[in-house]
Parts: sequence; structure tokens; C-alpha cells
Amino acid sequence: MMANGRIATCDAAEARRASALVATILVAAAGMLATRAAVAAGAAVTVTVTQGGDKPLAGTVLMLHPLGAPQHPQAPVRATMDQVNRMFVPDVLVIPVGSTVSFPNTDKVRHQVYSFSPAHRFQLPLYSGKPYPPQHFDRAGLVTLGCNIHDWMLAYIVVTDAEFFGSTDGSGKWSIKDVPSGRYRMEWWHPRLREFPASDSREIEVSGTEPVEVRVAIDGGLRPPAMGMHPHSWDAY
Ligand SMILES: [Cu+2]
Repeated sequence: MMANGRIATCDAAEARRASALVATILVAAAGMLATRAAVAAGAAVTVTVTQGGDKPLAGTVLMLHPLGAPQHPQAPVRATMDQVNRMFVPDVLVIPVGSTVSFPNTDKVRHQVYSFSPAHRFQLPLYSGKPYPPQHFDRAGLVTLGCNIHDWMLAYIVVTDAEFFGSTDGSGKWSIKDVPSGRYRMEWWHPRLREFPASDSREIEVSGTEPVEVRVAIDGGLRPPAMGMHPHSWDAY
């Protein structure tokens, strides 16, 4: 009985070791699959935006929404929009829905920040420094910001539930990697366009790892830049 018992114990230990080994191998295999999936998760999408012929349009915000598939908005972030030399810095922010933004005032003069936009209506009564907690942006849309004291102070916060988003660089390009296969609706917006998002949009298809190139030509319709001593990031385009 003893011997049998001991043998039985041995067998059990052996079996446990064996199953542990199998489990380890399975985990390793899953890890390899995950790594492979991460390497070849999808395709690179490159968008080029021009206006008035071939002029690159920097600062165009692009948003990709999957079609016919559940949307996975990006994780919320904590962002900051400062006030420096009587200007908002940065003057365009793009954030996922659910993000927070703090509005410190680094200037010696006081500012009174407000927004009347339906996506987020708020007011921070006259202040300097950082007396208020961050604002929570829980609805997608365009939020236009101003200051009650300095009329020229103007900034935008784009709150988006898009799965992928970004904005064009100085050469009018935006690139993103690893976009999974599927159809997407691509929307865009620029501070000098009148509508948010632009009434135009584009459907794009991503298949495997095949790179996708999209060109968007915005012909006319841009508002003229504001004149004055307080430039905005979008004036130069
Ligand atoms: Cu101000």
C-alpha cells in the first residue's frame, strides 16, 4: 500500500510537472502568436492633404472610424492647454472622449477662459496660476475656446471617439501604422474650415498589410487668416 501510495504520489508529481511544462509551452506559443500579431497587425495608412492646388495643408486633423465594426475609442489622456503671452499654447488639441484638460495661466495678467460649444460649455472666472481642477471632456465634438478679456485669444479642442486620429505635419502628411483590415470612414477638419468635421469625407479600405495612400485636396473654402499681432498656428497655411 505504502509503495503504491508513494508511486501514486510520484505519478501525481510527475503529471503535475508534465502539465506545467505543457502550460509553459502553450504560454510561449501564445506569446509568439501575440508578437507576430503585433508585428503584422495591419497596414500603414498615409494621408496627404493639400489646398489651393498642390500646397500642403499642415494642421489638418484626421479621424478614422471603422465601418460595420464596433468602434474602439482611444484611451482618455490628461492634457494641458497653457496661456502664455496672451495666447493659448497649444492652440489646437486633439483628445479622445473622456480626457481631461487643465488650463493653467502662466501669464502675469489674468484670463477668463470660456467655451459656448455644445460639446463642452464652461467658464473659468478671472484667474492666474492654476486655481481650477481640469475640465472633463466627455462628448465628441469641436470645442472653441476664448478669453473674455483678450478677444484675439482663440483655441480649439477636438474631442473624438475615432479609433485612429492625428494631424498633418508641415508637408501636409499624416501616417499611421498597424491599421487593421476593414473599411473606415475618414473625416477631417482644419481650424480654417467652417464646418466640423468637413462636410466631405472619404471611405478607405485596408486589406492585410498593403499600405494605403490617400490624397485629400481641399479646394477653396478656407477662411482667411486673422490679422494682428497675435498669430495662431493655423494662420500661415
Ligand atoms: Cu485673456
